[in-house]
Amino acid sequence: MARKFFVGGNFKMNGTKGSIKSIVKGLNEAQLDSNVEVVIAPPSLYLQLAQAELTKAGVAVSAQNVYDKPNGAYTGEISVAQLKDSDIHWTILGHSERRTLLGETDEVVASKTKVAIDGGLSVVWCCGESLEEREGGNTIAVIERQLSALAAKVSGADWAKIVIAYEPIWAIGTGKVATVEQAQDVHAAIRKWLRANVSDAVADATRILYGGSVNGKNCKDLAKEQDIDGFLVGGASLKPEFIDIINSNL
Ligand code: G2H
Repeated sequence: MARKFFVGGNFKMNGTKGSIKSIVKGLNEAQLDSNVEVVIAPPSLYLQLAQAELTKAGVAVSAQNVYDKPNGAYTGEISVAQLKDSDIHWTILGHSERRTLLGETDEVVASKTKVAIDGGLSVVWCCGESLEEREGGNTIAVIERQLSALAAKVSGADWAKIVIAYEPIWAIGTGKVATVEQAQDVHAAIRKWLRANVSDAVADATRILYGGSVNGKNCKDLAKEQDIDGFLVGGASLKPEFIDIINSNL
């Protein structure tokens, strides 16, 4: 079965009430490829605003993170139950900015992913290597280590709730996009790993997104690759070119 193209907009810690309303208005009014599933991930403070403003079919709102404990004494965190209560059904997890700046280990990310799925959320699960790891020839080993930690926590039907985002850290917000070949090679390796370690069905069905300086210009060539099933977009998701990225295949 063909994998539905998926485009996520990760606003990171950007935006105001006004700018988020305007991005959502742009999406509501745009002609979007109906074969694409879209999620936008504003900062948690603006999740409900985005949700209230959004009228476009095929577009959903996602959190950028969630905690892996039930409601309780966890200052500053948001629970899966609270996202569900707010009608938010997606979260990004394991973004490299959280792994590197906030110390989230492979195991913490995997635990959050499991708790999110058990609570009914779908997850954009991120992985990726640093420049040092790539230059040391360790790209695939790093991705496989991250995948193994995930596979130790999730199983069976959980995989249907996971979209994988491959984001080489050296390409994030740097303007240095991975070449089409570099991205396709890693995506193919991820699919091969899923085939060998999970199942043919999961390898065939799981969407693998590319993230890292995707823009309105480079998206079309990347989208043509057989193992690139969409994008996780940062900076460009705040701009009108996000529409062009959603429509990469038109
Ligand atoms: C990678 C990406 C979105 P950007 O972090 O997750 O951001 O497109 O700005 O590189």
